[in-house]
Amino acid sequence: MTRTLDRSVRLAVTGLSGSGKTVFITSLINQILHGMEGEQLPFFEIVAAGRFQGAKIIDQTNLHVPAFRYDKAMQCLMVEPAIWPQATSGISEIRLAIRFKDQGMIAKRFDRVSTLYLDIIDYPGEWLLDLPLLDMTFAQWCQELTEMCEQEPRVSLAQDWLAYMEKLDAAEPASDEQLREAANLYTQFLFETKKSEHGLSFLQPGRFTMPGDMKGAPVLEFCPIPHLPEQCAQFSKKSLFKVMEQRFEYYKNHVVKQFYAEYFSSFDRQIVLVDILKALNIGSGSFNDMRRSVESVLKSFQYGKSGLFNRLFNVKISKLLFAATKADHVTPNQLHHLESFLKHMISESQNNIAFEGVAVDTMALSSVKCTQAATSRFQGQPISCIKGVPKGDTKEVALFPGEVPTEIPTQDDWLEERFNFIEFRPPSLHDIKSKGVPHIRMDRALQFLLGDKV
Ligand SMILES: Nc1nc2c(ncn2[C@@H]2O[C@H](COP(=O)(O)OP(=O)(O)OP(=O)(O)O)[C@@H](O)[C@H]2O)c(=O)[nH]1
Ligand SMILES: [Mg+2]
Repeated sequence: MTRTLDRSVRLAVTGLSGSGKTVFITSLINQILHGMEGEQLPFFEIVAAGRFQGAKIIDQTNLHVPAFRYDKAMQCLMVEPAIWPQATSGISEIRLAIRFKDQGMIAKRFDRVSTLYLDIIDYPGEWLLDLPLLDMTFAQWCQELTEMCEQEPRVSLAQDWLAYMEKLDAAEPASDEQLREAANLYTQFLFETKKSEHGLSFLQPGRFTMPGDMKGAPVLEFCPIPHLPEQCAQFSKKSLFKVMEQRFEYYKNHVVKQFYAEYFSSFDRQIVLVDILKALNIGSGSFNDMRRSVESVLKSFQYGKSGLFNRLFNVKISKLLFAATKADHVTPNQLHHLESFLKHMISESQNNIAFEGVAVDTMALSSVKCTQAATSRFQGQPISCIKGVPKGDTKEVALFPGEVPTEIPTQDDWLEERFNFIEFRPPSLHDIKSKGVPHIRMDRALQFLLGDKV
């Protein structure tokens, strides 16, 4: 047996809060660690072809980045009854070494074995919502946010913050306490819009709801100023406007640019997770906001190889996968609907990104499959159902979760309250022993993201 040159890949996983990043990474690692069993990954070529030689978690190289806690997430899934891992709010990473037999005539003859070092990085998609800020002045941003806050449900939810801002004069100096209170009320407003009944996701600045290690840091103590007067550029240096503007610029330079320079530019592969079903459930407001957020997130991948963005940050992502998560919430015959819907939703961005030379794919998947396909009868006719234990319940039910549209819903579709995809508890996993966790299409995701490297 001889060794060849080892390879490494930095795979970044992102998506808006609750889209399924932690569960996806946990399942991905679990599938790889159980690759030797071979039963669960028919579409991951090294496994299917018998070239997989084993994998293990090894020490990460970036010691200053928090570790992704695979052990903790697995503990949650393995207790009886299983629970979902907790929400996370920042960046984390983990490193795997994957050993495999090399392909090719010469490699086969010498029985060559190589190692792929795989770094997986989990970071909030909300941070990518900050990219457009780099091209904006503070006054422009205030204008955009003022317009956004004139519509429901934002206008009602922003009342406390708006009332407070009304009392402040943008031309006059403001105390530290006033600045802090303004930022505080604005942050509370963002958290309010994010709650499950409203489900909004276009939340700027991204760090306000997903601060990572910046929780409580003064760099987050600013907010937009609604209805800015036109002559604001002439205000004194100590005015509320100028102080907020200075903090906004500081945030752009030290938080947003820093993230792109330090992390984003080191990624080789990227997967963006989208929870379409949740947004469909909540209604048109949530869905449109998610669509806008996803489009905005995708801007980070649309910068031309010769563009300013690329020159500033030297981006090298060569493969990008969009995945609709939680595909186990629908019946198996609806999977292709979910995929078509996702394709439809991002088709324009996908074209632009592919044009930049990035290989792009879309798929519907489930990191942890919580339901089983079943058949039930309705008015004497057999119908496809799924069986599983709904979240917050203890008994298994069989239900027809409804159809996924293949196109963006019209206004009438929303009025019918047609979408009601329910959430499930994770399945009992304590007896899976040496097998990986049950999933839908994780092997296809692995093949697309890593197939050319192994
Ligand atoms: N049925 C099902 N539910 C899932 C799956 N993946 C995630 N979920 C559900 O989605 C919730 C959020 O998943 P996470 O992986 O914590 O999402 P996240 O993107 O890491 O969220 P944040 O850490 O808050 O940013 C879980 O608690 C589950 O309820 C899946 O494959 N199937
Ligand atoms: Mg998480």
